Amino acid sequence: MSVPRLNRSTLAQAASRGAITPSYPRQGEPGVLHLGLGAFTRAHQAMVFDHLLASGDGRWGMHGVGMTQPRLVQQLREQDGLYAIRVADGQGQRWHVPGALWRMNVAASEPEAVLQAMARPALRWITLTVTEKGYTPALGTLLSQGLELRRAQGGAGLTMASCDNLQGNGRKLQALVLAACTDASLRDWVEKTCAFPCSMVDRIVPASSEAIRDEAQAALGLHDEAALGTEGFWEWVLEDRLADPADAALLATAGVRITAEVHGYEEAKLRMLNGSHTAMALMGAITGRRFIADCIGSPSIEAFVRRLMEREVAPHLARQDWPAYRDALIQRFGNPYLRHSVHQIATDSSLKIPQRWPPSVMAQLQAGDGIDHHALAAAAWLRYGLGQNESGQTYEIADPGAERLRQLAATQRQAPQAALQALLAQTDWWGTELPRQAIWAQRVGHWHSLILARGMDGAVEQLLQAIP
Ligand code: CS2
Repeated sequence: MSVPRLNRSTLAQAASRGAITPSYPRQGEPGVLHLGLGAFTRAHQAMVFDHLLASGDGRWGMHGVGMTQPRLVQQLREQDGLYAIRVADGQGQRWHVPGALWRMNVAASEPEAVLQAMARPALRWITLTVTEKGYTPALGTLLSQGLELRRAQGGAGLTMASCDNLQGNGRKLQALVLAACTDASLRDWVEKTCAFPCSMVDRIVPASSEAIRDEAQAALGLHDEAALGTEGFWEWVLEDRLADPADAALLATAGVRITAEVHGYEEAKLRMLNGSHTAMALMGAITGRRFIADCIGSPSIEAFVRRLMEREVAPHLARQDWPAYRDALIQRFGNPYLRHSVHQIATDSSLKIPQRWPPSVMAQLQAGDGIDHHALAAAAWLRYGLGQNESGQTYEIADPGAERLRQLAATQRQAPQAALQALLAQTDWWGTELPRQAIWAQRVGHWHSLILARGMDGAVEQLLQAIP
């Protein structure tokens, strides 16, 4: 017997099996346009907007835009924008079907639909998760053209909130949009009427997988092509810089923290969570561990991550509550329900590392303190570039810098010094200061030779012993 598909007409069944489902009307003009429709926003912003819609405020329906790939948009259209999320951790598990996604398009093939959406009077917000590599002039052009249309039709200004893992993401987006404005009067209008808050978003949301789709089917009796799993924890810290200032209090009722000072939260998250994630992802890829929970489940990797955070990252953070943050992160990494693939996190490392590691290394060097944990992680990246784990299985390096990394990595056994020197000279990866620090090159070289001689786990053990 074929299993019915999750959509508007089968939603009641999900509710009858205990899922939390929307009871508000899912129609009307969306108030939010989201660029970068993927797993993350569906388990994060969409849940916040779902909460606001459930409170009776109909202005938070989402128009989700996939940037290039049509597949997810197609699947979600077939499901009337509905999908199931399992929220699971040590506190228990529950299923949600959020109802905030009302309309969908693909920017690459339907740019006109995106421009028209930007001009609609009901639109109040644009949120973005286009990833580190999405901040291109083409994005600036798309947004400035949409804003031009909006202005020509007499529309009001928008709040445009970047939710990507970039330090100062709001400022970056603003600069990109302003640079793409072709005339001074549009620039003026954008500056006067639109707001570009910085924001820090956090929730671990692995890509949809067959395993979670099967679990959704078992729990709800419905087939869902777009099912997701996530953790209970979530955080959205948003700068108090909104086109409609009244939104601040509203978002706060849904659990969003509105503050004048986002920088400290961004910094802590990028360096503690994302920095550890990238280190573990590379270690996992090299050793053949599939998931982050398998990595943190190794006592020596757990000790390594704990020490990376407390010794080399935390001393430079504005966020004072970092010990609690560190402990919570270790717990979250160990969440057995998440099955967060190391290769998913290793994707685009060449664009992620610059935000995640060098700021801590530079701060440690300025303070005259140790940098060995980050040096070992940097050495792991070169080893990762071989594209083959320690059991000889190959893996794909999905990264715009893959070719460069692979070339640098290829000679690391025959000529490790030269390979390392070339790796560490890439200023777009490390910044301009770090490549000039002889001690950095020396420590990365030290751990690299141990990784090659004793294996990844052996090198980590050695670090724990050598630096008590
Ligand atoms: C991860 C993030 O894939 C990655 O690079 O580090 O997606 C991470 O899971 C989120 O930022 C958590 O909020």
